[in-house]
Amino acid sequence: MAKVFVVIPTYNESKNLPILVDRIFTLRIPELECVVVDDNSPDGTGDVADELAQRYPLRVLHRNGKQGLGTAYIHAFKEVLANAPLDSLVIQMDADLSHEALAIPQLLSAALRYDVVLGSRYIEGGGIKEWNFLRRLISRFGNVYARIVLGLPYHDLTGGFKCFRKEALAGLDLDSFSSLGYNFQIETTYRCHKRGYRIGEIPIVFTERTTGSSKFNLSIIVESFLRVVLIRFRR
Ligand SMILES: Nc1nc2c(ncn2[C@@H]2O[C@H](COP(=O)(O)OP(=O)(O)O)[C@@H](O)[C@H]2O)c(=O)[nH]1
Ligand SMILES: [Mg+2]
Repeated sequence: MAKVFVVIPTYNESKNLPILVDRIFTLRIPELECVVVDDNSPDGTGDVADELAQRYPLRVLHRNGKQGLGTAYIHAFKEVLANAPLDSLVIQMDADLSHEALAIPQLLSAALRYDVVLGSRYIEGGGIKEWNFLRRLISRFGNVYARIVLGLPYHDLTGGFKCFRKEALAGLDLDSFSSLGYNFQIETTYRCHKRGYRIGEIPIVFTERTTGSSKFNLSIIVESFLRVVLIRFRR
């Protein structure tokens, strides 16, 4: 059995995290460990995570303050890579219950055929619940734009529910990432594609959070569009 790590970045998710962790361990996937990376959330998510670590195979990485989603992933991925067995699988998912724990077994079975599996909202069977027209439009357009600029054949490049074989993750050169925010998702897929890893997509239904608040805003959107071009011309 391959070991499975589920990396969960958190910022003010004290209500959502225990529900998510409970759902994940209810799946009874053998050899699964959660790795929570918390940026000293003012709502005490870090303490909540420490309590969960008493009851479940769960590791908590505490950082001093909010340093952005991309660096949170990099920090956690490095920790996991440092001592994970060669055949490990690393999943990333949001803490806000937007990503369904129930899709984890599907990601894992697709990982038998692929090196990287993307949870995709924009293929048959996938979708989004509770997003207004504008947010849908921005996401749809962002994905088409990134696909064209980067010449990638995948349908969901900005999603944060993915699974990597350890080998694919280890080849990413995590220290050289230019994307610290949302574009991190696009850049990891782009790099894996460039390195020739097999990338597959499985449909997921994304549900907007009901508790806590999203960090999505206009400056993130503008930055994301510009950075896609930087990713393209960097290498
Ligand atoms: N550690 C850490 N987690 C973050 C940060 N920003 C967002 N997150 C987490 O990343 C996930 C996605 O963020 P969210 O605000 O829901 O983005 P959205 O789903 O695109 O609206 C959630 O689990 C957040 O708690 C950050 O700066 N540091
Ligand atoms: Mg969210």
